[in-house]
Amino acid sequence: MALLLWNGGENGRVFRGGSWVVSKNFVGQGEAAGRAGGDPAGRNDEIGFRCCRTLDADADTDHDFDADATDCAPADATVHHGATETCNGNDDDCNGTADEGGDALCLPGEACQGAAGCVAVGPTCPSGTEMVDNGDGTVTDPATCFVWQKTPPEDRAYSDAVAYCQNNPDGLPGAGWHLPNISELRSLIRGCPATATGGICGVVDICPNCGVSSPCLSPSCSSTSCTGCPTGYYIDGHLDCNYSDWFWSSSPMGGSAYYSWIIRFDNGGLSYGGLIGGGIRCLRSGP
Ligand SMILES: [Ca+2]
Ligand SMILES: [Ca+2]
Ligand SMILES: [Ca+2]
Repeated sequence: MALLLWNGGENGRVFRGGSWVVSKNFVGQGEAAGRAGGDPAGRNDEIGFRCCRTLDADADTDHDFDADATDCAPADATVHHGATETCNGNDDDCNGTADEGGDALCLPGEACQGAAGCVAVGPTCPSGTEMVDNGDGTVTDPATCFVWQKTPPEDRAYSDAVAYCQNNPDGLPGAGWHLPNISELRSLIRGCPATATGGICGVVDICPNCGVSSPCLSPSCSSTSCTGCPTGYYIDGHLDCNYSDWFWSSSPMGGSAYYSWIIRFDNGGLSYGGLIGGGIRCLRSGP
């Protein structure tokens, strides 16, 4: 609390503490008192004055009732002991920690991100190496952040497979469902290095006629590396995986209007075909 401390009008005294300033003139003090040195003519030729300084007994510069000696921000009245901690990157309550409480300082669906404040956040891609079952009919692959349909529907012809994924008749959550291209479908392969993503097999969505031979068509996989699937299935077991079937991709083989690339997950191999009925596993980008 700031108060003004006045001197007693004794001009010339030295006052200690704080910054004394001339604050108030008053005229003719010496004249009125008839003191020695007064002008016999009675003219008001002496000007008296008083000095004052700020009296701040608790040295509280920002007047937030937290003395400068303990206030962690002596010049910021919003920061003091007992203040409400908010998400702003500052230690508002002077307890030595900024933004303690973290995301709880924000609304649901927001994260506390320091000086940036509360920021709306959405789902994030999982970490780790195994896929994550989202419990809603979908599985997310941490390697790609693709969200896959967990359980394939019944087999369909190619054009029906494309429409099935786009129309999402089973109500899978999220938008952008589609039939995978061959690169997306290859990203599902586990334990078959030749045809898994990055393998020597050259067939990818931007080059669907690359490597139309071994090792794409005749991978020598040893059926021991998949996670959670029965031996002999080259796909993560968080997906319903034991299907002995060809699965559609949307990538035409060599630009053909009649053949699309397909994959079997029970041998890890690629082929191409114009099947009447093929397996379907839709995906979308996630999360
Ligand atoms: Ca303060
Ligand atoms: Ca704090
Ligand atoms: Ca804070």
